[in-house]
Amino acid sequence: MNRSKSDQLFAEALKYIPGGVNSPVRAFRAVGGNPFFVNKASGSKVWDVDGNELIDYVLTWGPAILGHAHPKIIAAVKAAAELGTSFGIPNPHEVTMAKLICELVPSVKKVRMTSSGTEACMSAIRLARGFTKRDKIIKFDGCYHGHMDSLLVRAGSGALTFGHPDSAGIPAAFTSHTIVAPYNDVEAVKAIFAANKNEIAGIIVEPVPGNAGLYLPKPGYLEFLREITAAHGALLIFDEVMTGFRLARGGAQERFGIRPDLSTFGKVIGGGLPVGAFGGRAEIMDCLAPLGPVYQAGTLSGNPVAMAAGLANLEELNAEGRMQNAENKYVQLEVLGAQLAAGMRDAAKSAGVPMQFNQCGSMFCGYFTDKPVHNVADAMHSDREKFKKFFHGMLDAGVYLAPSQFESGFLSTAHTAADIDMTVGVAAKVLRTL
Ligand code: HOZ
Repeated sequence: MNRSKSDQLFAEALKYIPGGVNSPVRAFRAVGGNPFFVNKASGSKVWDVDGNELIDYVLTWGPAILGHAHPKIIAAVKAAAELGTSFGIPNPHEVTMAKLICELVPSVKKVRMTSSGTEACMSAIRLARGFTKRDKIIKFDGCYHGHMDSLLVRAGSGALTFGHPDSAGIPAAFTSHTIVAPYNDVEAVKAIFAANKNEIAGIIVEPVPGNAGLYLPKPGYLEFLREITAAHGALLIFDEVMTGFRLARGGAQERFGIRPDLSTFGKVIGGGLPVGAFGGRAEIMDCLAPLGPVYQAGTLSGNPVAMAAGLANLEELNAEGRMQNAENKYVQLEVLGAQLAAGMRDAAKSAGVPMQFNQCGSMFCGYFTDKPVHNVADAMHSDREKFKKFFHGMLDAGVYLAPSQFESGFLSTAHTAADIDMTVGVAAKVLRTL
């Protein structure tokens, strides 16, 4: 595959941008080679600057749940932009968005918009501390809640990929109130609560962790987190930046039937524009300024263009209402996810390659190990040399997966059964070469 124009751009980018990328996860350092540069995306495909067409399973890291450049989102963005790109004064779209989020996610009674998932998580943590008047936060090994100081501890995503799960530049004092537990381990969380009586402000968790690949909660685990936080007067915070409005219309909390106290969102609610949000119980949210003492702000929060894009995304996703028919977008995503998982498991089995293909709705990850993956320690057993070869084999055949073992893949409603068949067919060939 000719990538000469991408290579030229990357050489130029390296001169002016650290590592040549504006977010480390875009670099190919974990898999080798150079990232490619894209100038067009539509539906399930992206086209690089050399004209190569790729089926995209990164989907701008999750937001493009309807596929790239969905006509309704593009029309909404154009219409909103023509009226002004930012006001710094309340606009009607913010109210529509807040109301829609509260309707779709019943645990959310009030919501505040931010410009990114990082900001949403940072604000939710501050709010949890302000509300409970406690400092300590439990997070899970391999979970990633954006690049805020206090949670960049044993973090997943790029931090794990590049071997710096604890970032330099963060004073120890900033993370001294962060306690890390292994995910899916009940006893570890019980022990932390026992050792820190009346000190834990809350637990923040990706209900389906998608930043060390993808693994699912064991049956009863999320229920346990709900019970133990309630029993100790601590808050349960679901980071649904990746899973929100994706794993079900009400996110992972709907899928697993749990009501967290606070939730954070991003990705899908922005339709590809920079958006985040956090929301939850009204009495907690009312601690925010200007009503309460917890300060949180943002010039571009609730930006009209971003709100219009996000609303178009959510409205189109929910256009069929709650009917569970074939037109329902969430049903389509489940069917595609199951097709991909079945195909990939068969392909790995036929090739004699040990693989755990974890999948939940439209999120997935294949690990090169014969042991089940329930947490980051299990994920570390994946043979990353095999992953590198698999990644490049797929890319050379026109299939783009995230350039890291420690990221989730995503499906959109624009992916077709034919896309999945092609992907599985390519994977079957590549797996035989590993
Ligand atoms: N949260 C994204 C998936 N792990 C990464 C996005 C980024 O860091 O650029």
